Amino acid sequence: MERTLIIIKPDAVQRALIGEIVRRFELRGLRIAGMKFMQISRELAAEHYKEHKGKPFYEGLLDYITAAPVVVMALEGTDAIEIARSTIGATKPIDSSPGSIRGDFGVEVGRNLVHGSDKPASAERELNLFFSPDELIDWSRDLDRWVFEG
Ligand code: DAT
Ligand code: MG
Repeated sequence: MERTLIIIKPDAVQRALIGEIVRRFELRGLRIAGMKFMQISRELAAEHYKEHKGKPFYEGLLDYITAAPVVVMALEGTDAIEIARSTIGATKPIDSSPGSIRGDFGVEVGRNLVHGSDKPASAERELNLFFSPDELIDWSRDLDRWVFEG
C-alpha cells in the first residue's frame, strides 16, 4: 500500500469540480486516508513547490495555488502514486489524454486543476507538509478485497 498527496487546486474548486474529481479517484479504487478544505499560505506553497524555485513559472505558480481554497487529500492503495498520476493526466493539459482529469477539464498548464505526488519520497514529504499523523486514518473498506488483490 502506498499513500500519495492530492491537491484539488483553486481553479478546480472555483469551477465546482471537487465532487467530480473526488468521484474519479473513488471510482478508480483509491481509498481516502485524509481530506481537508484549506487555503494554502505562501510559505507552505513555497515549501511544497521548492523544487521549482527559480523557474520562470515559479512565482505565478505560488500566486495560483494560494489564490483561493483547495481540497487536500491523502489517497492510498496499491501503487497509489502512479495510479493517481494517470487519473490526473500529463502536466500540460494539451498533452493529457481525454479521460484524464486534465484531459477532460484543462487547457493551460498554469490551470491544470489537480496536484499528485510524483514519487514515494515526494509523497512522504508532501503528506507531512499537509497532514499531521492524527489526521490520517488507518481503516479498511468492505470492498477493498474486490479492488486490492493482496
Ligand atoms: P506536475 O504538477 O504534473 O507534477 P510539475 O511538478 O513538473 O508538474 O510542475 C508543478 C506545476 O508547475 C505544474 O502542475 C504546473 C506548473 N508548471 C510546470 N511546468 C510549467 C511550465 N513549463 N510552464 C508553466 N507552468 C508550469
Ligand atoms: Mg510535480
